[in-house]
Amino acid sequence: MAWLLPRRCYLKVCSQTSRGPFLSSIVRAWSGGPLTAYMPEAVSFPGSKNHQGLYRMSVEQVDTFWGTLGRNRLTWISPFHSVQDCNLEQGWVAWFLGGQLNVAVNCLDRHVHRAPNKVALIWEKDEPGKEVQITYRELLELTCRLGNTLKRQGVKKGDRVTIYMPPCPLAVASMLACARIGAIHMLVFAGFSAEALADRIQDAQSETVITVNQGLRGGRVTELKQTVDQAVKWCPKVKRVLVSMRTEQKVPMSDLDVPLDEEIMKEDVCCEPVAMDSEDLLFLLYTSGSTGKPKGLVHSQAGYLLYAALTHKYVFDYHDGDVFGCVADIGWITGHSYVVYGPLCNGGTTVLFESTPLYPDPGRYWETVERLRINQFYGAPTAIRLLLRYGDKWVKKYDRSSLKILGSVGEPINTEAWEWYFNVVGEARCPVVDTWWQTETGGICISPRPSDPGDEIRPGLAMRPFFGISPCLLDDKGNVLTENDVSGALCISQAWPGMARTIYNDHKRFLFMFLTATGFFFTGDGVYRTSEGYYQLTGRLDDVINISGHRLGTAEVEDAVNQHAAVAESAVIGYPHNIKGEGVYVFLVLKKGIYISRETLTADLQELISKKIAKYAAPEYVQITSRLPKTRSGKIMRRVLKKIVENKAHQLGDLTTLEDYEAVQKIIEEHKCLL
Ligand code: 6R9
Repeated sequence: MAWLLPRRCYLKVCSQTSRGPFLSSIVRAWSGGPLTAYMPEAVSFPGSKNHQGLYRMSVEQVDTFWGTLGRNRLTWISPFHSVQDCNLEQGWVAWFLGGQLNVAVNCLDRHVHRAPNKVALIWEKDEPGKEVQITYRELLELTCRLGNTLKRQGVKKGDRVTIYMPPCPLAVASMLACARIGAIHMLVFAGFSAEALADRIQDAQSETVITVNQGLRGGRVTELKQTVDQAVKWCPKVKRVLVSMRTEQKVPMSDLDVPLDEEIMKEDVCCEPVAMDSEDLLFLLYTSGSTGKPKGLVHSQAGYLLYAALTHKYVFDYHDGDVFGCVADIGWITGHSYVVYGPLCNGGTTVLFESTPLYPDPGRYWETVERLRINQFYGAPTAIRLLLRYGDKWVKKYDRSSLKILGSVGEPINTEAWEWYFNVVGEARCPVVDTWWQTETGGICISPRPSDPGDEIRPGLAMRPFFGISPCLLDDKGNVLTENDVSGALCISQAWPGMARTIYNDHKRFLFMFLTATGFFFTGDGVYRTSEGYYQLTGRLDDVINISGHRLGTAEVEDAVNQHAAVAESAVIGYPHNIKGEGVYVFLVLKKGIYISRETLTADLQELISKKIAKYAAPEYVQITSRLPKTRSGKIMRRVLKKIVENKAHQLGDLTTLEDYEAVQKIIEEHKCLL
């Protein structure tokens, strides 16, 4: 079965060479083909003889590199006259100036001309085995009908359209219909409350909402239309709510409501695409809210699309015919860039996953991989850690031979999860790409690139900057750290095509939050650059603990804690300490079926962490709980835990993104008993 073997992949085990909390001993490398097979444009880059050369070109000869890719990879209505005009110091970023294009044409029409019957979307519905395939021709027709419906309803170029829907073909068509007619879409994750939805609708001054009667997730029905009804009561500017029927259940319809499925059937299957300037707005997306008040980040047309497509192609080594399975919800940036825009711009086949990792059982992901023959699987560490608790049998039950690459996103992936993902899920033959990026960055910025022949991957390291990304590290005084084997604040020193352009209606806040005085893009994340120049994310800077003057990333401590055999998941917080400034407080969830006393576990962890990191990092407090508080996108809300350990449980702040309030209540009670 030679064809089942991964192409160009071998595994070499060598001894640990570098310090750093997550390093382990696996080193992987690929032997690739000629550079022009990898990137045909390399023919016109005479200076770049190898992959390092290509990368250097992308950051040093910006106009040549990005200009060539912009011309070759996108279809233009009128060509651009300048590749870029960027000045980060002044917060001014513009790419492909003078050019006009339409994003929907790039994601649909040009593929329809080539291969109309190629499958664009596989809608993996909540109920397993009920998937629906949508071809490029069908998706174009649906998008055009929707575009015409929106126009008939009065939506114009530049209007903001709220999309409050679970992953489904109509949601993708809604995004593309907006792009086609020049409207700006704003997805709101369909798990958000009415208040959170209303806040976003108000902030974006959106007059149109698209939704479904009900959502279905993990076998449970959610009353999405009811939530919209509640939200629009607080939003007097909303003029229309377009409602599609995801289930058979009829819902009350008011004067504002438009039965979407009926309306689209009345419309024509052709809808003239609007010529959009490269820098016109494509979408707004409010960030996940693990910190502060949600902000509407703005992404524009050409630069974003090109960057999403290139990262999709090169980070995941995507080839024509592959089935790309990103299980993120389309309401998050990962869904935008790697369920919709990247794969569709590349003419690929992309999976829309409506369900959860545990429905109907913990084998769901891998059963889906087997049934859909998924080649690249892209998910979040939180789900991997969850599934790990249920053991290997749920994975091994299914054929995963189609898998070529496994991706991870959203938070640092701890060594235990990485190794389980690599060894058990990927049978030690699929590279794991730990991809670091943010809503603000539009696409992946730091990641191993499996199709780079010289590349190697180390567990827990995001490794290398992608084309166009110049990472730089700053110390607490804002000085640039040029050496290796150093930790600092991760910044990016020059503009790249995929970056957010501003915060909607608040450019000042954008400048304040993201741009340093010296004109660097400030990511808010901490990073360690190894002695070999690889990048390892160490967690949000707001999560950094300072113990007796020693800086310690909570992610580093969590990684060590998670290596304890009894621990399934943990969150580490700094708490005020009279002498040391801050001490370490560990919240953790035990693996299923394991019992261990808190005293024994505390002693074990103190020993383990002293050994893995340093004595000063050993935790004073260990609190065993049954669930950690998480945002709906699966990020642990350390901010909430921090308030609890600071005894400020009455000031938990904005909890609109919190998934499970009961978990917080329980932790507060347990914390009181512990003191
Ligand atoms: C894509 C996405 C962004 C924040 C980011 C960082 C964390 C994302 C990560 C990671 C370590 C990774 N993050 N990927 N941390 N390793 N591979 O998640 O966007 O929701 O905006 O979150 O998530 O802290 O700053 P977003």
